[in-house]
Parts: sequence; structure tokens; C-alpha cells
Amino acid sequence: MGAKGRENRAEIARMACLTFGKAINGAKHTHHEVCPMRLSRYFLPVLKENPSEAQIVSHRLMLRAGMIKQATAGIYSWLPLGFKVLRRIENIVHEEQIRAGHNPILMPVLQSADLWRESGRYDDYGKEMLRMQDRHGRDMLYTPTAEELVTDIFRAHVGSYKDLPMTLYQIQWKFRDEVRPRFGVMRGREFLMKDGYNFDLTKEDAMHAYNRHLVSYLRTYERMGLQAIPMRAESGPIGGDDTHEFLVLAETGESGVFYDSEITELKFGEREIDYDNVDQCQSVLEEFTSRYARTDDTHEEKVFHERVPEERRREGRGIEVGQIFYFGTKYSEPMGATVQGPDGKPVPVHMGSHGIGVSRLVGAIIEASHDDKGIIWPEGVTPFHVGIVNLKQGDEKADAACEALYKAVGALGLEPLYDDRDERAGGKFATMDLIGLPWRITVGPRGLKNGVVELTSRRTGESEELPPEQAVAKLAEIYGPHHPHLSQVEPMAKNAFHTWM
Ligand code: 5CA
Repeated sequence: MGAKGRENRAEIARMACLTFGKAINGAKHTHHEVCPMRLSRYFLPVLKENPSEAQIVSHRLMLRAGMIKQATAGIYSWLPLGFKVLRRIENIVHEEQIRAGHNPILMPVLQSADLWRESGRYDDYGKEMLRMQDRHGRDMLYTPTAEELVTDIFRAHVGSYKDLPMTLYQIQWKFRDEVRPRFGVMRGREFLMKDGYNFDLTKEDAMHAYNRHLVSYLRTYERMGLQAIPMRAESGPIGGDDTHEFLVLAETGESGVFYDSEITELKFGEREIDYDNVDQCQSVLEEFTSRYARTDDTHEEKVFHERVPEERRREGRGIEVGQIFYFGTKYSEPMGATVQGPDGKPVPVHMGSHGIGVSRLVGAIIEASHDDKGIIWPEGVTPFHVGIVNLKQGDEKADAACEALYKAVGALGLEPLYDDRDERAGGKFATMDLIGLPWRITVGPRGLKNGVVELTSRRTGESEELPPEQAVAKLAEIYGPHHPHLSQVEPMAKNAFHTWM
């Protein structure tokens, strides 16, 4: 990349910090993010019975935990708990896109058919595209993806190779009129997608953008507590030859998958990556895609047998949570998206597009992380960081201790959900288990007599009795890696709790 490109990237990073820096520095300052909540005031319409329409566990649990409500087939309203998780996932996606140097934008959901006629896709797309007319009889559509619109933005404003590389992305609702919407948000008709589009001078540069996206996706999914395996796939209506899908292994997945078991041992982890470094990105791609891993669309039994020893051959199912494409000049050529090259001649830009199924991820995470009592949120996406259960609401000491904990957790920049209802302990525990907060602090008069509360892990079920300030300190430690600002917070003063002990 030229010096101009590097400057651009630095500028993007600077701007992004202004826009999203608050999110990057931790949840503390974004208005969606910090809302500690009392259950008595929270709209959490949990269901006691299993809803009969739900065929898979994530759909069942999302309905039971009051996260979504179906509006009509394949279209959902997001209720407070579901909306909160959706926002968490969006934030991680934004942070990782910005880290990779990409520009956030927002394009409309309703688009003019004329643009789609330029690429030829208005006729090709078929019945999946929802079409309508405005009052003047002009053909409109609800965006199923946005290659045409973003190319139109690019051609209007970018004229020189010196402005490249460039990647624009958005997180926006899409509509695809699926024949069989099912499994709740997993296969919706309306769904939230992150869609990103790279513009590059040469195929080589565009392949770097492809690799950069692959690397950023590995980081993105790991932060959500998921292992998503890149697999060679088919491109479908987006077009192009190079494409990988990211699959989360799950029995209820809609894609058949065939892979070398060694691939499940790979982790991106904490490694530092320079997204402008072509070789670094290329080598991560090679590391994660050199072993056999394909979906049923591209699977070849013969190659599978040749390349993978029998004991490592695995066959299963997976949920597609993202896909990256390189399609060269498929849109830039017919739509006249050219830049002036170094020799002064116009050249069509090389493009790719890159999607993440943001709303589908909510379901995918639940498929990958639950037990028979309910959801188990990974720390990176949990709607609330800790549940506080008051075993004896109305008891002066228990109430005071819960209030102090509620404040102390909030002061850390974490969000507690305080069950302050006058309910039996069993019912409170069942609700907490169902909605899946990874940590719970239980407060009761008996423990308080000994100066302790109980900290319980939802995942292991293990409990530990400890003084409240230590429970808070432990939460700061647990969530530190997810919210870097937490470590800067002063440890809780011990005497903050003395009033009631
Ligand atoms: N233009 C490209 C990339 S931006 C594109 O549309 N790719 S896609 O078709 O593969 O979609 C991207 C991701 O959206 C998919 O990997 C999947 O996770 C999610 N997705 C696709 N269809 C649905 C659907 N009906 N319901 C929920 N999520 C979906």
C-alpha cells in the first residue's frame, strides 16, 4: 500500500475513535451500554412453557427468555433482553471492523430498482427480492444486500487510485423472502447483517482485503465466545470464484460440513496483527484454510479421503455466521466504477463483499452455549454482566447489601441485573438460569451474618462464598479482558459495605 493509503488508514482510525472510541474503550460510556437494571422494572416476559412453534433450542430459549416476539413469518421484534445482546454483537463487529481500518456508513433499506438494472441483478435475483412501487409507480426494493448501492457511492466520489484501498461497511437490516423462514432469527426474512465492500486497484490488493477480512472475522467470532471455521463455499447470487463461509459447528446447523479435526484446535487468540501487512494476513489465511474444510456445496469425497487421514475425518453440521467474497470487476465494470490508474488510464476497481449474520449470531451463540436450564452467555456478549439475587426482599440488611453491590458493580462500568422482586428463591434462580447471565451473586441474611455473599458461575455451577467487596473485585478481574477500562478503576473500598455488616 502507498503512503497515501497508510495515511488514509490512520485517519480512518482517528475518526473511528471519535465515533466509536467510547465503545472501544469499554462499555462504560455508550448510552445503549450502561444500563444497570432492577428486575421489578424490566420488561422481561419469560415463558414458563416451551413454545410449540420452536423446533430448535435457540429459538425455544429466545422465546422463553423473552428476547424476541414474532411479528409475522420470519420477522421479529427485539425485546429488551434480545435487543441488548444484539447491540453487544454489533459493538464487537464495529470495533473489529474499525480495527481493520474499515469505514462505517449507513445505507437505506429501500432502494431504487434502476441501480439494480445496471448490474443486471434486478432480473436475476428472483423471488427472494421483495419488490414494491412508490406512489409515482417507480420500482423499488428492500435491500437483500448492497453491492449496487455502495458501488454507486464509490463511483460518485472516488476517481483516483491514490484514494485506494478503501473498504466501506454498514450494519443494516436486510430482507430476503425466504421460502421457508424457520428457526427464529436463524433463518429470518428480515435480518441484521454487517455487509462490507472493498475497492482496490488490482486483484492482488483485493486479495489482501479478502485476507484482512478473514483475519478480522476470526477475531470477531472469538470475542463472542465462538469458534467459527472458514470453509470453502459456493458464491450464489453474489458471484465470484473466491469465497469462504464461516461455520459454527452445531447439530442444528443448516449446512453439511466435512473437515479435518485438526482445524478445531486452531485459535487466533491474543496475537497482534498489523492489518496493513500483506504477508501477515496471508499467513493467517493459510494457517486457517490449508486443512480440508468444506460445506456440502463444494465437498469432494475423493479429495477428502486423499488429504485427510481417516482418524481425523469429521462430518457434521454447521451454522453459517459469515461469508467473504472476491468477485473482481463484476459490479464495477457494468456500473462504470473506475479510477484513474498510475498511468492516467481509467481502470475498473476490483471488489469483494463480506457479510456477518449479526441477528443470526444471537441464535448461533445460544446453539453453541446452553444447557437444559437455559442459555449460558459468553462473557463477551452477555446482556448483563452479573445477576444479583436477593433471597429475602424486604429484609433491611439484605436489601442494603444488594443496593451496595448494585452500585459497586455499576461503578466498575459493568451492568448488574438486580432481582429485587418479592419472589421465592427457586423462581429467582430459575429466571437467572434461563436468561443465562454468566455470573450470579446471591445475597441472604444467613450469609450476611458471616459477612459473605455467594458468587456462582452459570457455566460450571460452582459457588464461592466471599465478602462482597471481593466478589466485586473478582467480577472486575473476570471482565477485565473484555472491558480494558475496568482495570483503571480503583478497587472497591472495603468500608463501602460496612454500613450493613
Ligand atoms: N453481500 C454479501 C456479503 S456482504 C452477502 O450478502 N453475503 S451472504 O449472503 O452470505 O450473507 C451474509 C450473512 O448473512 C450470512 O453468512 C448469514 O450469516 C447471514 N444471513 C443470510 N441469510 C440470512 C437469513 N435469512 N437470516 C439470518 N441471517 C442470514
